[in-house]
Amino acid sequence: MTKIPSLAERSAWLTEARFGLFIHWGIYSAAARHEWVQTRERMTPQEYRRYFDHFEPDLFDPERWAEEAWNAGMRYVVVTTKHHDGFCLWDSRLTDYTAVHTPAGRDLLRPIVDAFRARGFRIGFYHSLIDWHHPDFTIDDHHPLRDVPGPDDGRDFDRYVEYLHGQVTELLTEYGRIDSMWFDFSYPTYGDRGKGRDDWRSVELLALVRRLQPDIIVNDRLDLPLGPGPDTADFTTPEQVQPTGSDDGSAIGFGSGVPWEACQTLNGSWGYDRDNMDWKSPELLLRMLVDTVAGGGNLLLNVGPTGRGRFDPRAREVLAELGEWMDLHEPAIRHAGPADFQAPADCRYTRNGDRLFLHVFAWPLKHLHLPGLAGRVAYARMLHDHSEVAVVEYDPANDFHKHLSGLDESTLTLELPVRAPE
Ligand code: FUL
Repeated sequence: MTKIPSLAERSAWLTEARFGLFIHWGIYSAAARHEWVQTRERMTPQEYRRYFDHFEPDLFDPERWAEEAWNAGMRYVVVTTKHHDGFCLWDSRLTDYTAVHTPAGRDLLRPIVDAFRARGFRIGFYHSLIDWHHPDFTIDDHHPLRDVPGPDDGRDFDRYVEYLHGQVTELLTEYGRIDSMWFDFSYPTYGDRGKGRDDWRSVELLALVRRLQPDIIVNDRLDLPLGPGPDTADFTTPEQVQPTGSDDGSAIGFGSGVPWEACQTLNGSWGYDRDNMDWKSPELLLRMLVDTVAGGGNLLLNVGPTGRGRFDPRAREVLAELGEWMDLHEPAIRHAGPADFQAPADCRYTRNGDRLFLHVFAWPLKHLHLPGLAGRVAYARMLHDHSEVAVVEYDPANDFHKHLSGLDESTLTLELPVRAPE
């Protein structure tokens, strides 16, 4: 039997990297109105086919994607091999519903893997368990054909599961070392029409993945419990929420030693969504990144490239701004994690070895009081320019200190610059 390294060994790269790029790209990018467009608009296969016939990514340049993501400070990528619509970005031998048969005319996954790997990224594969194209996939309450009258029989879910396992085998044998497997998502009995359907044979699927790629980590959307064992998922994936939940930025809901990765959109849609104006600001995204790392997690930030194969200029702008911040603040993120101190309101701590980083979301007027840090700080400085920050120890003889409520011997006070750095 293949020896599987421990979870700590397999996930070390993930927790060190802290920040990754999610890519949702498929024929829905040509529709340009959310990756669920087929089911939201209840399209028949014939109607949805037009995006397959017109998927022509003439500006596809994965080296540029990798460069933009690297400059933003991201160090791993998770790319959609197949989303719920069933369209395959790679040259699968098990279906013709692949990029090769669109005007793109080739396997589009391989150049992405090659470009990102060459840049130094770790590689993750998103793979949907759901498949609205496959003739054996159950018509459940999510399915685009849910309102079309007609019997469901003749659909053989076991045959679909064979196909699923076969495709996963292709992906994990033909693209070299894959670091992360991101399944999405198990709902064995979703809605009335899905009832009674067999499952994905998750335990077997997980064993297959581990046999093909013993170093891989697998997310928790296979309907298996989280844990450090061979039959359990390796990391959890809160979606479009910050699971930290408390003022001190400590994670709630996950046991210690459970790696977690919060995935976030730039604008609420994963696939390219042309008319969506609901873009998150770089400031908000940075807060999410800091909040995540302070809580011991990772941020997987999504870009949905256009049908031409380009990052939207609005996405590029955000990535560039994040990159500028990361250039100056990388030590507070990469290889960093939670600290054991309670941060003041509107602040977060991250810690990297014996260095403690204080992230200030709301800039105070000069003084910031840090409980529990008296006598523990040898030197303090701003990270962006290494300018010194004066550290004032609590002094019971000092009238000013005495009269400030909430301060005691354990408090250490910082004298911050009057203005937050630009
Ligand atoms: C969800 C999917 O349904 C979304 O389309 C997206 O891929 C997200 C990351 O996971 O469950």
